[in-house]
Amino acid sequence: MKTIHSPLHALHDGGMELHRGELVPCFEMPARVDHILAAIARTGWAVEAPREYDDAVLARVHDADYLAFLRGAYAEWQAEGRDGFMLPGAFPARGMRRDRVPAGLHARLGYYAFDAGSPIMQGTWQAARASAFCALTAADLVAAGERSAYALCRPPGHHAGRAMFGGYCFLNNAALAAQRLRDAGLARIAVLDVDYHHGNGTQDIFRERDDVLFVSIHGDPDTEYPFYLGYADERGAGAGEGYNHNFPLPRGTDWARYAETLERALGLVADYAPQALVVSLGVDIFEGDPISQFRLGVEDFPRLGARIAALGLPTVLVQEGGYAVAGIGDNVVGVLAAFAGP
Ligand code: SP5
Ligand code: ZN
Repeated sequence: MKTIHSPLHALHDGGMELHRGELVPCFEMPARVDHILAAIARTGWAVEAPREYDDAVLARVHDADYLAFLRGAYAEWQAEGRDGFMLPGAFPARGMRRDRVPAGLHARLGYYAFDAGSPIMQGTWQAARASAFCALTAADLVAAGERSAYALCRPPGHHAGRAMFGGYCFLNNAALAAQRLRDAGLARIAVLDVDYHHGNGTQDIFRERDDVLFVSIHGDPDTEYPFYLGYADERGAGAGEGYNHNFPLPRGTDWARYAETLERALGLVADYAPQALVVSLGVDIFEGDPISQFRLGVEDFPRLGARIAALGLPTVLVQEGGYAVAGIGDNVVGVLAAFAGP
């Protein structure tokens, strides 16, 4: 299987996140990609650069005003004489206005953000675009007949909504891949999100649609980030009612418990009979992950890959989270191996 990778991810570096009341270096760091690439190099699988796409392709999933904000925010910051990274400190919570975009830069930063853990820096827009291009290229390969392709996306994407960033995510790579497959003429696409954190952005984007099924297994949002979405009673709305399925699981979930839920999730995907599958592949379900609480071992990732591959669907695998940097490569390759063939 091909890996799609861009070195431009490294331009998004040096940011800090607010973590338990302190600014700490982001858990989401460039070294993650180095470790994944090293593990892929040991397999001998091909690694290719992404194609280029117009911003109009990004606008299939994201609002134009949001894209304009992301594109220009750092230049505005610099024009104010600042450097380093940008983090919001105020958000439009209940009782405040969300119907107008404020003029000031810091006001807009909080308007479009949902956490103080996703810094924007000099190279963020370029890195996020390159990351999206990886997902779009992988989708194009699968639409053209490849059995599977792996988009080594960084920054990740599944927390980014139509007009919202957070959770280290700016552009929703998995949603862009799913939309790209739809635009290539495939009638039904399923997104299976196995990242530890609920893919709130992907759910938001496809909530009212029946042409993209969203199924997610994740830490229970009652205690796990992103807290405010990802509960089992969120089933989609309007035409999308019944096409959204959340499986929140408790802290400490191990493979035995996970595998039962995975079978139910895979059953929903199979019943939908999609023309292609997009996997939001977060390996922060690993027992060694520093910010997550499931207990999958390194030996469980090949099992996870084998179960998903057994669906027999054309599959785009999109990298999401995974912060146990030293183990991330083996865990990712463990999943991919099932798709790579003998
Ligand atoms: C793509 C992705 O995996 N994004 C995750 C973003 C999580 N950011 C906030 C995490 C807050 C977790 N608090 C953990 C307590 C540490 N034991
Ligand atoms: Zn995650």
